[in-house]
Amino acid sequence: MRAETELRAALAGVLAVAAGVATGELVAAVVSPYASPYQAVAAFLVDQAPAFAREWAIDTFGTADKPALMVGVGAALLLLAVVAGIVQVRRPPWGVAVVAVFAGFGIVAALTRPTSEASFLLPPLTAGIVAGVVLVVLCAGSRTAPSEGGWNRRQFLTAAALVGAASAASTLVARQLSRAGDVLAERRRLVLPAPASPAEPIPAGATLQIEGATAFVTDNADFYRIDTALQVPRLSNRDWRLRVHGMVDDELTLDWDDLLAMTMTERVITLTCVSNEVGGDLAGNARWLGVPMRDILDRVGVSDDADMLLSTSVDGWTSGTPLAAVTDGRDALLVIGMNGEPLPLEHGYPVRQVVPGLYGYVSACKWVTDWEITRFDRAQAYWTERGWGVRAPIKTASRIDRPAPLSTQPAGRVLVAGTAWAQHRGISAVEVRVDDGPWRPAQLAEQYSIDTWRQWTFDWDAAPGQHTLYCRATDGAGRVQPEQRVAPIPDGATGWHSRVIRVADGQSG
Ligand SMILES: Nc1nc2c(c(=O)[nH]1)N[C@H]1C(S)=C(S)[C@@H](COP(=O)(O)O)O[C@H]1N2
Ligand SMILES: [Mo]
Repeated sequence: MRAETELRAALAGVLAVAAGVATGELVAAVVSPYASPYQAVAAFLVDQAPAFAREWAIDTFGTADKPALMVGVGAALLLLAVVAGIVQVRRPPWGVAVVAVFAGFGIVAALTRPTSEASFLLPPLTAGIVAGVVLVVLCAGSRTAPSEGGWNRRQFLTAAALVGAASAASTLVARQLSRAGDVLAERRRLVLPAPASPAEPIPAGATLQIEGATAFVTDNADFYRIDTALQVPRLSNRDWRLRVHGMVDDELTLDWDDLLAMTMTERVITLTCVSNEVGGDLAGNARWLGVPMRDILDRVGVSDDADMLLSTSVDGWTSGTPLAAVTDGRDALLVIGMNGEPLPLEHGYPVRQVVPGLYGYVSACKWVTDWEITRFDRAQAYWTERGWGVRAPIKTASRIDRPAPLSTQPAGRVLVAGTAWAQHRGISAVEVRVDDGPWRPAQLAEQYSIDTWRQWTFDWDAAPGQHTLYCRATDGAGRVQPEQRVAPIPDGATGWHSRVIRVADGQSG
């Protein structure tokens, strides 16, 4: 085959797949905000990925793991497109077969999403048909030998430009259609009710203002975000329902007005992700407004045999929470407000859960719409199906926040500061060790509650040279944080955080 034919074939493949994807997104935008075949394929891959692949992705890309996945899917599609074009010109109709296989994969992905409806078949199906037709036409026009009846260069480029422009236009229209701006506007207009039981005010002594230290309350914009949602669900409070069923006396379905009619409680609670590494920042502290989850359980009458609350989000994610943790008197909340605002969309708008003392994946279901009262020996949740621990109380953790790693400090007094947490047990001590020296007590900020983290400081009389600082905390039950390093999977990391600091020669600071 001539070089120009190859080039045309590759371009024909790319344009055909682009036209298919663009059509799929356009049809999806009409069908449902969750019907995008592109998103479905990416989400399918996330759900099927083994635990080590998830670990690797979080390690390698951090919080950019979602964009990285989307780019990866795009790159795979591009490669497929080039292959389909070349195969179609060399051995028609095998290029179309390649496209059909991928459209089939898109259909499987779209139909197996937890939120799927039969109509979700349409976007990948039309995508496949459009890609196939465009591929046949452009590849026929790619033949450059005069005897083969192909197009001349100008004809080919004109056709290519037309297909490209149509794809770009339909992508733009799809984006416009699916931008459900109303939910954002609804959230902006929303006025939260006042709590009948407000949070204790935060005393000055609990919130140290030290440069480089972690703030006691985390701003919404800085709050860590962890979830499997490639598209943040856009659920209007008008459409929100919580269906409570399973091992109960009376099923119950709450809507937004029902929820607002209940007694609102406000509490400051620190949330932590099980994937947090030693010294990591997948933890945040906020003032949450919501309804005690127990009040809802009281209304349905829970069977004595039940021990698990299986919560499902609007996008099909699930968490399994021990019922005991919801009913033992701790402030487990069905939350609508975060730091005085309605929940940000990415933190679960309109309604999520927050349960003090449990890692997020077993308790903090965002966009929650369904509660099944069940038993741990009958049901499993999203991450426990994938090898993570079933019951996951938060392990005691402490972290050095300042000075910055590998920074150079003047010799003399250096203020070290950090954060420690052991939610629902509280922190009773933090100690700091310099190199192989003795453990010495850090000064603790005032305890706000056993459900929140606690700041600490340590006055270090720093001698010149390079030093390693270590910290460890003791929880409210008197248990010292263990030294042994354990990876986050299956139920949370352990080990002491350390940080290397350089101290310059010269006079004290
Ligand atoms: N619907 C849904 N809720 C979810 C998750 C999720 O993937 N989907 N992830 C959980 C995990 S693992 C954590 S640590 C917390 C994080 O909450 P945040 O993103 O508001 O910090 O949400 C939990 N709730
Ligand atoms: Mo998490």
